[in-house]
Amino acid sequence: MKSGFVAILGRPNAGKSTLLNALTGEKVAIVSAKPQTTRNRVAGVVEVAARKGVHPAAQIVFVDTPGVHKPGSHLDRRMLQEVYAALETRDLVLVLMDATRRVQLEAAVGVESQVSKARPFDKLRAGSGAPELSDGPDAPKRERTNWASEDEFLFGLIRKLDCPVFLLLTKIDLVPKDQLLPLIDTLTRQFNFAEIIPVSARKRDGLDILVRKIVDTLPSGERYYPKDQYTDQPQRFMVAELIRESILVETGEEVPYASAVVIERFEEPPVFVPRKKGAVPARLPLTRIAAAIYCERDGQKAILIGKGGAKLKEIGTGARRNIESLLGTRVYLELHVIVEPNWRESKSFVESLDWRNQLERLGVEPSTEQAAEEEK
Ligand SMILES: Nc1nc2c(ncn2[C@@H]2O[C@H](COP(=O)(O)OP(=O)(O)OP(=O)(O)O)[C@@H](O)[C@H]2O)c(=O)[nH]1
Ligand SMILES: [Mg+2]
Repeated sequence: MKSGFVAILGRPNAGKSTLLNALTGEKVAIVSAKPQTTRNRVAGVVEVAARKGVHPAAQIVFVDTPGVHKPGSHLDRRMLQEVYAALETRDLVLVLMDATRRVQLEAAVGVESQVSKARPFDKLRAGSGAPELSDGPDAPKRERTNWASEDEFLFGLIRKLDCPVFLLLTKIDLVPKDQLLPLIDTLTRQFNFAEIIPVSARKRDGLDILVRKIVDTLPSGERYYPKDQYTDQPQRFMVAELIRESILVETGEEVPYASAVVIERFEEPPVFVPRKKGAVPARLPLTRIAAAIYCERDGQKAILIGKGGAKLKEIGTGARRNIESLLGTRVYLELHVIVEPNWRESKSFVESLDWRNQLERLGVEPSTEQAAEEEK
């Protein structure tokens, strides 16, 4: 059997989390049209059956990461650290590039001339901590900065890696085929990628070939996770993420970027004991969840709550549906909003949001697989 860790890297909005979900067939990571949706690294585990004469059975642990961008706040620096952490444990790296964005960039200026003018980010080393870069604190503004130089920042990260790197051109369902070939040609000259694979996570285009090439590359080894485990995240954290996803959908401007979600209460339903053999409960059991939504200013709190609480209700309704399908129970969800001024700049607050730190505080040991991995 083969097994290994595959880090998924890319700029914000490249389609990393969508790909992770398509590969695992589960909603492992939240997705939105807004950049910087993912804040923590999360694993999605894929079991690949053996194909006679093609490849042996494999377990691939995909690790989704936050989009690489120039850090403005402490939260941004923490997100970049999550990228470095994913790069520390990897057998293979997938670099995702949004094909639609690259086509636009090429049409606008010509990739190569832009890259040659870019700042020398390649001095950065994975594991060397956050780079000294500054940019505006707000994501929308950051998106307008020089695309090519931020791509170069990403190239700087991968240039130091001693493992194979695959380039994945994503969202190809949105790009005419005749525009893809020149793009692949340009990118081939930019970096020595082991493979360049065009994919569409939405249409599942290119995913089979991707999985096959990954299995070819992975070393022989045993499973890192039990066969039926599809993620390393605790359910509580996934619930918090689903609430954050609903905030991303329901609010605009800086509100989603200034929002964080913490689960305060998570009461699982009592175990159903059937009186008669084979009896099922009349209604699905109920999970009671209370969560705090943190934001930075009173104005943001007012937006999150909305007129007469209407917005908070919409956020709750949107999240509840997804939480119910995650947990397989009915869910009673209670949300409230707390202002924590400037929390994105607070090291201790940002650290406290990380579920790995939360587990440590609760005195829960990470799973043995994780512990073994962390010791490596
Ligand atoms: N048409 C199309 N859209 C896609 C595809 N993959 C992702 N998207 C869309 O692209 C947007 C960003 O997707 P995400 O998966 O959240 O991107 P990400 O790279 O994880 O973004 P961050 O977490 O912000 O770094 C979403 O609106 C997705 O629906 C694809 O294959 N085709
Ligand atoms: Mg993401």
